[in-house]
Amino acid sequence: MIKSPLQIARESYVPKMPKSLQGTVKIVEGKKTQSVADQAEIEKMFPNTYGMPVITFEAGSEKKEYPAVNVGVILSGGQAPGGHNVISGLFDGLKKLNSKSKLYGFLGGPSGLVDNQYTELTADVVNHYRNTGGFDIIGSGRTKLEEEAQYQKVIENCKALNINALVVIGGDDSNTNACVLAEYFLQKKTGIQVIGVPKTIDGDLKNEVVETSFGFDTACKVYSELIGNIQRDANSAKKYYHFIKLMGRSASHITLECALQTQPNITIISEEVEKKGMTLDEVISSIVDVVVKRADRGENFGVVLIPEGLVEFIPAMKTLISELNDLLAHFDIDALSVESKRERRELVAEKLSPESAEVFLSLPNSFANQLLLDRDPHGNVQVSMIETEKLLIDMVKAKTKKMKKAGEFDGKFSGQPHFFGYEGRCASPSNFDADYCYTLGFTASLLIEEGKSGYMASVKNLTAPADQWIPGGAPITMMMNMEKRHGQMKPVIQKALVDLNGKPFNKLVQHREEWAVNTMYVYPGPIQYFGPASVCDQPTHTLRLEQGK
Ligand code: FBP
Repeated sequence: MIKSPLQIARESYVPKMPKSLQGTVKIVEGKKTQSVADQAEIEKMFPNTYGMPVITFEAGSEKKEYPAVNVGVILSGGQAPGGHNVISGLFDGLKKLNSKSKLYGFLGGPSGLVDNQYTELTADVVNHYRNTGGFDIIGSGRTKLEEEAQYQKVIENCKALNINALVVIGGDDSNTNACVLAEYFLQKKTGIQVIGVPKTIDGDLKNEVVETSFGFDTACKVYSELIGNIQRDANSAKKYYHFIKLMGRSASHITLECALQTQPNITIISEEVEKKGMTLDEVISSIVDVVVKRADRGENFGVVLIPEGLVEFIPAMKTLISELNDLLAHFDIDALSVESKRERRELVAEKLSPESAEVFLSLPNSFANQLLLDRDPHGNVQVSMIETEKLLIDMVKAKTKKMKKAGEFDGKFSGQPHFFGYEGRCASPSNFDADYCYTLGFTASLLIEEGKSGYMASVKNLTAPADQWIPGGAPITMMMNMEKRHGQMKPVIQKALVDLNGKPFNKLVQHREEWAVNTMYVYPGPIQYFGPASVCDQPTHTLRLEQGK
């Protein structure tokens, strides 16, 4: 494989680690925990993993002997920068604690565990991937493990390799799965532990014990570079409105962070749209207001940031999507014998409530059909396939055209759609993500050696220099609540949406009117890997604001 000069230089980067992990480590257990909501139900469903204490690892003085262990690891769900460093940190941690320990990588995500597709991760393999983006070391997938037959297969395959513990590197759904597996393994007394690692560019796996998920930092920096480039183009050509949809599935954290980094003219935050109960028309009017104000100043260009999950937060659309989710869970729309997509839409509308049917039929045909696309294995709409940016451009165009005819608008409107998501998911991890991921992996090795199961590796104090970070573990059950999935109530990790009372959102609110009319773009440029810490090692604005920095 031919490597770029940057790849070669990054191979020798040594991730920074907390001081407490650099020598002998001692485990400190905190108080008993409880789930964020629905305590009685969650406790009943997780009798073995409920209520466990939060753990921190501190510098110790007594050298401990750790047994050799065999560990399996999977990467689960969407790619996020830094996954390879979690594996490097896990590998180095296991080997440091006992050089005879072995690490196996199951291929293609959770399905590899069931189908027994694996490879041993030796030093040669791991070294090849240190500090690189991507999940290609073992691949990833979205298969959901939910059937007892699958669990039995996993046990059989782990027993064949003498595996003592599994590490699941994933988002909220994958870590929910990890907890279900941990509970099952304990009930069946298999002796196999399960440890989760918080991954997702979406930034929605965070809570009092997990400050941020890995990958969010790098992905936002990549998107912000691209947004900055587009802003500079918009400000040079002065002829287009760029509508940029940003990944993030439900939560708008990526959009908010990119807005704080780049200061665009309009930033839509789904959580605010929902709280205000805005209709699609009201969202359009809010964009048109800015277009008109800018036109009055002779500026017929701009940049609009749109969170990927927006349509699910417009109340009427949310109800419609929820009805469609329930319908599609039991009903095969592909089996409908219809001549055209329009006819199929009408047949589907008959199965919805009158209100949702009206909304569904009022949408442009192509857009309505995107809402019928297959759900992911966790029952979620695949929002990355819904072209909200194009829908908004079309609607703003129609409205400004009408206003022009009525003499209410004297400017021009020409929209360019963009969607940034895959551009950032496999980027070379920023120093922050490289360090954070390595520490998470190393911490997972300690949780395993300390015999823990049903825990997520956690690293706190992340706005301080890495040597002051606080590694530890948190019981996954403490992050859970009950939610409707595939039409049924299920225990799941509670997603962290944008907090409308939080400091990052407040900062946007304080500045957005100014950013809307005045052109105050910031151009962050590409991620820097070598140079002063003030340029290379800064965490996200979100994390800094949340921690009062
Ligand atoms: P995870 O939650 O699994 O980390 O995935 C995040 C994400 O990148 C979302 O932002 C996006 O909606 C989704 O994955 C797209 O995934 P896919 O390409 O599998 O449809």
